[in-house]
Amino acid sequence: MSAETNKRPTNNNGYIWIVAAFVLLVFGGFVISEATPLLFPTQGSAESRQVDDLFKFMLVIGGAIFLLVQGLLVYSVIRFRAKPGDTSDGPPIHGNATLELVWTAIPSVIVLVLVIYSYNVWISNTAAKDNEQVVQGIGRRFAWSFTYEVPETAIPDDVSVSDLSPTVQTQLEAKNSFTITSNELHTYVGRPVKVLLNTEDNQHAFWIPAMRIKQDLLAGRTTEARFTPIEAGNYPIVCAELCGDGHGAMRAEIVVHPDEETYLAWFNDTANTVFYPPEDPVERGRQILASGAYPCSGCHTLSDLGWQGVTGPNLNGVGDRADSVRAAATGETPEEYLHRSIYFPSEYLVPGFGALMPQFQPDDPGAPNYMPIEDHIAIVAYLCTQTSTGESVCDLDNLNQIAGQ
Ligand code: HEC
Ligand SMILES: [Cu+2]
Repeated sequence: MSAETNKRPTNNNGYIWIVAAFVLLVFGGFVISEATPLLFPTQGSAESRQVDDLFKFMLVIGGAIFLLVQGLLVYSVIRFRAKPGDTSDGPPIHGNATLELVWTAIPSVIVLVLVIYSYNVWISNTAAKDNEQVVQGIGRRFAWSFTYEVPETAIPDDVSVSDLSPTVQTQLEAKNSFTITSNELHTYVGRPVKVLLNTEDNQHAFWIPAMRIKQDLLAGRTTEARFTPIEAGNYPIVCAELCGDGHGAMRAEIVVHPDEETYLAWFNDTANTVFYPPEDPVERGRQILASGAYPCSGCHTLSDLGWQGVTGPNLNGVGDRADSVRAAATGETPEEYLHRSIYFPSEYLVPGFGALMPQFQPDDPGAPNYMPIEDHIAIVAYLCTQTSTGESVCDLDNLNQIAGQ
């Protein structure tokens, strides 16, 4: 080492340099923490502000440490580069107790501050709020559905309970209310929401980036997610837990209505589909599938309903195929084939696909794969019309007979 490199700055100068470097690093941390959130989705909930503030706080610290480490690295590469022809070893340096104490103590303090800060955010964001809207969220491979309770008192005077579907009647008997289902989560600005989450198969995770919430769904347990929307709009809901083949298709939307009135307009429209179901089974089947009451959308593509799943065969034109290649392969009529491919899916596997479709059944209302016969017939009647002409290929009387009604 030359004499020059051994010359150290005087103590006074040293402090100034350290303070200057510290200020510069923290400033750099601030720049990083202010710039990064520009990439974030909308702050859709009251909670998202707290979460973002916590994240920005961590970015200031992380950004400053990043700049310190990278700065020292670049500095050292230039400053301590070996001179040409210098093949000697560097000076042997052993541990420095002061340095090690400092770089243990500072991170300990930082982590402690972060623990206290994030614990407070977590406690405040997960606390029960007054006047919560309670929604059941169900995750199934590979679709979300959301159910809302409708009290018996909401049934209009001109509707008699005995005309409602058997499933609704059973629910009314059991709990004086029934549920309506949607493949979207509907809420409105200012009303706190509590989503009770259940999975009907394996683990999923309910993630709404705009609300800054993410919560696992655990088999056999109900978990909760809470938030209060503050910004009207439609935002994505994503499954954040690799749950199988169609995981990437397991998406839905949250619709935040601007006020209670527009929310209730949606709610009443949806309840009316139960009070005044369409006479035509085809129309009824379309409505049932569009509601998201069954998880078909996560596995099948069907343009008429906007489905984009790829785990199972494309259902565009399935009526034509049921009437041609499938009829030839199974010896069944199209209505019989479509009926059996839902109640007994593994009996005949479409070439190129495995036995991944859940077996829907009409017998046990408590089971996740329950599909009552009246829903089933309507769904099959609808699939029978997925043809190039839009005409049904099925004999509906025969369908009623096969399905046992
Ligand atoms: C977890 C994924 C999954 C879900 C959910 C699912 N299916 Fe399937 N489906 C499949 C697979 C895979 C096949 C092909 C293998 C077979 O024939 O069983 C299939 C086959 C079918 C077929 C036969 C298609 C043809 O070309 O012959 C029909 C019809 C069908 N499904 C309807 C439905 C309906 C209606 C629902 C919702 C009530 C549904 N599926 C839910 C995966 C799924
Ligand atoms: Cu999932």
